[in-house]
Amino acid sequence: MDRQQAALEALRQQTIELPSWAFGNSGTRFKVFGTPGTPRDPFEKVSDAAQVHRYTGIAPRVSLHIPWDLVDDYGKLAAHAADHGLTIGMVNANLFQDDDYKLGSLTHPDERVRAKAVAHHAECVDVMRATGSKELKLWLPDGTNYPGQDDLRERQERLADSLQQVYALLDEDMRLVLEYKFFEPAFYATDVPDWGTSLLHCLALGERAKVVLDTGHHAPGTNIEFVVVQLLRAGRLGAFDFNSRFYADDDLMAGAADPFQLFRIMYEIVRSDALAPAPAWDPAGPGVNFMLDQCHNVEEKVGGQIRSVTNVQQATAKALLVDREALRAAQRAGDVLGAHDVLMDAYHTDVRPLLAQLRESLGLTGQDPVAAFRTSGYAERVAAERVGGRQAGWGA
Ligand code: RM4
Ligand code: MN
Repeated sequence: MDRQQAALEALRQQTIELPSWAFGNSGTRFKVFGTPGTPRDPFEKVSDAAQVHRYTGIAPRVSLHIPWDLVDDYGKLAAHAADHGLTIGMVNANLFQDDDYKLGSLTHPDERVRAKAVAHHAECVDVMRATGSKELKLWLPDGTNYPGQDDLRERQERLADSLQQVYALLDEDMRLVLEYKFFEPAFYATDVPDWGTSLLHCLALGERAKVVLDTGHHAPGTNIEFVVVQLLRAGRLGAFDFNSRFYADDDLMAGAADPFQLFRIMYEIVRSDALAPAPAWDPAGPGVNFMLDQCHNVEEKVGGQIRSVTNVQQATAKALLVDREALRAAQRAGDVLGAHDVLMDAYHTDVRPLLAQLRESLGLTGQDPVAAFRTSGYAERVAAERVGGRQAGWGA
């Protein structure tokens, strides 16, 4: 099989998970702009997510955020997803919007608050059981703003203890994924600031605990593909939260800020044979969930998700086209420039024709999924239909 053919085969297997919150309104602390047609409940968010899958063919799962996606009947929500050709992916716990969490959640100095945060995860596990989700995702806002505010070491001990309680809530076929972020909302010391801290806690928990790498959660200049390599070596890269950053945790469309970085990340994934599709996951195995974690504050939301999916797909296609034999030969020969050129040659390839071929083989219409969605009339239809009620958004 030639490289193009092999790339097509691999691309056919690739899946990308969508965040329900990308379809609701979001913004900065200055302003949240409303948009006609924005979903008013989790059912409408799932319907919008289905549009992304419809035009890309590779986005069959949607993540929930609890309690943003609170519904009376989760079986009904999962059935609604299935009717639209989707399944429910990760369930995200929310530890950052309750007054009790002012000084932390799983690390809080008061045992009562820690117990409350653990109990919230029990609620999330119930949602997982009702929806068929197999992954519980934790991101902690916990940290301190001032030296001396709390005991750094004790906070780690409390965290380890709380995480153990959360891990114990999971069924055997479920896994826990722990995200890190170097600052914000805490500014002095974040309790899970980096991949090393997340990895240490995951190793202490057990085989079904993995690290989440959000591409926006690093200091400027961080070599993210190196982090990817280390986590893959340890068998602990659980998931990506793809997005773009220019300054901090900007949550912009994946591949918009730095498509070359995305390519370098996807090259390490491909090089480690880690592109395996989600349904084959063994909770303790090395499977990676490729997920988007984004907000569309000013651009259209469904289109923004579609573009992000195709950007990840393009980076993957380029990574798959790297002539790995030539690269290895040049590396072994110490040919620095030659090796670099092999990598760059793949990066500079126009993969749009290859992806058009892929879409055609998947039975999708239209060369450009964003253009196909735009001409479908869906946005206009939901803008006319979704009147009344309250537009979904952060905290909704
Ligand atoms: C965090 C992190 C999480 C997301 C929350 C809302 O910065 O990226 O993945 O769930 O924001
Ligand atoms: Mn994230």
